Formats: sequence, structure tokens, C-alpha cells
Amino acid sequence: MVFETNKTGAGAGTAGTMATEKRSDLWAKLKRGLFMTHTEMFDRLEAAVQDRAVIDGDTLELLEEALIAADIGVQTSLELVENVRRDVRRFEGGDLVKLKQRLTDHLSVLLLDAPQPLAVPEGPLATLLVGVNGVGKTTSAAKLAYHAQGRGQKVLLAAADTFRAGAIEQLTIWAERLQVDIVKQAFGADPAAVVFDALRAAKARNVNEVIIDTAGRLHTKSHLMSELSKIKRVIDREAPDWNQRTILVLDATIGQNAVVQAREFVEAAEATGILLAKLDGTAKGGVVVAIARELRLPVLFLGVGERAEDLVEFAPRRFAEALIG
Ligand SMILES: Nc1nc2c(ncn2[C@@H]2O[C@H](COP(=O)(O)OP(=O)(O)OP(=O)(O)O)[C@@H](O)[C@H]2O)c(=O)[nH]1
Ligand SMILES: [Mg+2]
Repeated sequence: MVFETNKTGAGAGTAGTMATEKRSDLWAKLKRGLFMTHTEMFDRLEAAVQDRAVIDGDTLELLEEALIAADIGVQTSLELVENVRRDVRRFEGGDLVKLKQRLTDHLSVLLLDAPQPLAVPEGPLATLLVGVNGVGKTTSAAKLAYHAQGRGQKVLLAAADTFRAGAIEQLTIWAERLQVDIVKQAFGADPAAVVFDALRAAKARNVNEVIIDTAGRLHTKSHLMSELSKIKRVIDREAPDWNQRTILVLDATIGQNAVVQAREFVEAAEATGILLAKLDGTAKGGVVVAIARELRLPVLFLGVGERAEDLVEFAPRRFAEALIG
């Protein structure tokens, strides 16, 4: 049972994920994740407007450059600056603080207009993580397991990357660290068979969330893409009453290229949501905006570090405030 995205459930979140987390911790993590992008965007701008009484055309031009450099996307950057320009006219000037407030508001509106995550319905959940090599799938599987644990869920990890040497061991180490169950088979085994075992084990052990790590793949490799379809068929057959989602993991450090990659991958893998990893390692964090706007899929989570707790649920207003404020 695949639950679809909607356009109206603004701020619905994903079943109160991370509801137990303190707001201040969440905020600190997001700020840390966006530190490089924020610094890069505003250092020059702040230096430029330091001694000026009003925001002028030059300032707005700098702002436009900064937004584009952060990989928000040219079209969106122009749109945002145009909106701010209108405000500046209306308010006859204004300072940088006001400019940032207006920019935050406009960005929030724009992000709220993008597809929003649907609340995960009640009941057990199978999450399939897909994406190209090295983007952060395995680490994100561990992060999702950690957060599910935080919500009191009983979790099981499925080691369905049987292809890359060391992948099973990597996930096993995470499982030990987090003290969650893991189902695995030998190196080279059929990934769909691992998922079959995992679901059987989950049902036997009253597990309500199965998180499936898969091997990195390119959307052009049709045999590897059909391997994903096979995994989904196994979930449909073995757990027809479970909720099912396919999360495409993207690497934020490649900036706008992640948008291109996503466009190609989303359809081939029938992804239902996006997790953008490694936001902390880039000044191109604006790509979150580009992805939210250009793909018809909700951004669900942001990866902001290498530890299990370094995951933040995406929320438009909070993101805009952390990026700009
Ligand atoms: N800074 C940072 N590093 C991350 C994040 N997510 C993953 N990484 C690192 O990125 C590297 C690759 O992560 P993996 O989780 O192994 O990536 P993968 O997609 O499973 O890779 P393959 O299985 O080889 O396709 C590791 O060194 C991770 O620690 C993140 O949000 N922030
Ligand atoms: Mg992996």
C-alpha cells in the first residue's frame, strides 16, 4: 500500500516523526547543517550593506548572486529577489534585518507551495532507500532507524545491499550500535530474498517498521532498476497491509546536479519522497529549495551529519528561517 503525496497537507509532517525531540535541539541541528550555506550567502551581503542606510539595487543584485551561488536555482532566485524588491519599494528602504525577514517569508510561501509530505498512516511501515552510489543511503537507514526508535517503534534493518563489499558489515555495525534487529544474507544473495526474510521476521517479532538499505545504482541500469521493482513486489505480496514508501537519497554536496539526478531517478524508481543527505558538508544547501520546487515529490528529511541523530524532518518555515535568519 503506497501512500501518495498531497499538495494540501501543508506541515502535516510524517506521522509526528521526531515529535519527541526538543525543538531547540532540532533547531540547533538544522542551523549546523545549514551553516556553510548560510555563511556563504550572507557574509558578502552583510559586508556590503554594513554602512548603508537603505537597501539599494546593488544590494539586491548581491542578494541575487548569493541565492544563485547557494544553488537555489536561477528562476527561483530571480523570483525571490523580485518579491523583495517590491517590498523594499513599499517600505522605502529598510535594513538587512527587514530584508531577511521578507526573504524568509517569501521563501516559506514558495516552499509551502511545493508538495508536502502526507502523514504516514497508522500501521506498520516498510521504507525502501534508493539512490546512486555513495549518496548516504546506509547512513540514512541507520538515522531513520534511530528516529523510529525515538518514537517508540520496533524497528528492523534489512541489508538488501548484497552487492558492494562491506555493505552488509557496515549496516551490521549500525544495527549493533543502535541495538536494532538486522536481517541479512550472504554477500551476493538476491536482495528481494533478503527483504522477504526481513518481512517474515518483522511479522514474527511484532516489528512495526522495516528499513531497507539497497545498493547504489544508476537509473540507466535497467536490470538494477528492475531489482527494485522486484523488492517492491515482495513487499506488496508479503505485507499487503503495510504502508510502503520509497525514499530517494540525494547528496546535497553536488548542488544543482542533484536536481538532475533526482529527475532521472524519481520516475525509474517510483520514489515517493526525498531525503537530502550531507547538507552540512556544502555551501549549496539552497538545492533543497530547487528540489522541493522542481520535483513533484515532497522533501521528507535532511541529513546534517554522520551520526545517527543527524537527521532533521523537513519543514518549510523552519528551513527558511534557519537558512536566512
Ligand atoms: N557529513 C555528512 N556525511 C554523511 C551524511 N550522510 C552520509 N554521510 C557520509 O557519506 C559517506 C557515504 O555514506 P553511505 O551511507 O555509506 O552511502 P551509501 O549511499 O550507502 O553508499 P553505497 O552503499 O556505496 O552506495 C559516509 O562516509 C557517510 O558517513 C550526512 O548527512 N552528512
Ligand atoms: Mg550503502
